[in-house]
Amino acid sequence: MTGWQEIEAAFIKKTHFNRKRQSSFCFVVCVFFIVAAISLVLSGCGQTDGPDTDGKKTDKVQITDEKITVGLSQIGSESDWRMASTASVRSAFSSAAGYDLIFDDAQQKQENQLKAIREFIDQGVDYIILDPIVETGWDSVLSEAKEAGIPVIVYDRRIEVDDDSLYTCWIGSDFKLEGERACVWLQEYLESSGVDRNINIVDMQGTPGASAQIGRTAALEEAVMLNKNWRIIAQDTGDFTTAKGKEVMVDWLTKYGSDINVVYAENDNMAYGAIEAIEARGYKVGLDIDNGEFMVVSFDSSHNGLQLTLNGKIAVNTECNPLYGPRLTEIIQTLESGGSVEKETYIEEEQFSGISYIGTIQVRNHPYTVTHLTENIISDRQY
Ligand code: GZL
Repeated sequence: MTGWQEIEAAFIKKTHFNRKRQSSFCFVVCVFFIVAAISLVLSGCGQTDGPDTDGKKTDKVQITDEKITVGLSQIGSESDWRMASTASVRSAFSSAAGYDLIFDDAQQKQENQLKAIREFIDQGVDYIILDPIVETGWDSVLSEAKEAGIPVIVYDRRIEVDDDSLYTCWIGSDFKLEGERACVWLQEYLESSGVDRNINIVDMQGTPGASAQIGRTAALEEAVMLNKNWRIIAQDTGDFTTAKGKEVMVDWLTKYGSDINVVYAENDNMAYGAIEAIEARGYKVGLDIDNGEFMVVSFDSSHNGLQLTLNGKIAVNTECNPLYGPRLTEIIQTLESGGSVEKETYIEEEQFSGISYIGTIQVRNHPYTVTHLTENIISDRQY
């Protein structure tokens, strides 16, 4: 009796296998080994290094079964907020936590995000995570991801697509609410300080078409309609960067000088640039509008932004939470275990000021706390 026959006899004996079915047993086993041999040859063990669509070789990630492979398209590295966001996702999607993270920095160009997503599809990742630089232009590439059966999770900024089945879910901020909280705080401050004069505002906008820019700008424009003595005398984009923010502020100072009362900076990095330009001209930033100080309103509540808020150079700072890493892994773990996730999730955010006498504001008939900043609060924060 050959080795194989001994195994078969033992199997039949052990399982009290009905002899009539012996022949089908052999047939099934033979088919199994033939199929296994064929698939082993074809699969090449998951390593593919063929040319991609445009013929150039791209080094493929070894798609290994034991880890979850995630392709993440990050907008760029334009701001402190963005760096904190990147640090959060990189630390959450670590190899030790069971992930193969393919991270792409699009350097603030949508075409680079589109290219990265197509490469993720080509590499057969398990999930695609996207922070979209602008809201539009995603239908086609996300249709390709859907076609490939790869779930897409959108975070931070939003996308506008005709078919919302193109993405599994979105988690991010309510940017218009952030702007409303900033404007209501300004209203409360001006009223409580007895400032009763025309307020000239310059709106330093984020990247045009980004959800954060759309929401924060809309809130300001709405507030100006509600406050008859407020007017926006200039709007331009600083693209969420310090350099561009400074450039735009220099231009406005040349045109309007001390007629400017409030700089509505749609993120901290542009506020840094604006403050640099204002102080370089010999003006002062602060809260005393009646005595010619430039009041700066900002967003993000990054570490440096809060330092400037604590020392009164930024009047109020409305937080935009960048710590998405743990929230995104939680979503993936839920999906991996067959669970379902909310289509939309808003993250909690705070607001900070260096003054203590505006502790709560009412926005959309809801009370929001304005935290009076201290050094300890800043040092205790994660970013
Ligand atoms: C907002 C985020 C914005 C930040 C900027 O969620 O997308 O982009 O406010 C960042 O600092 O550049």
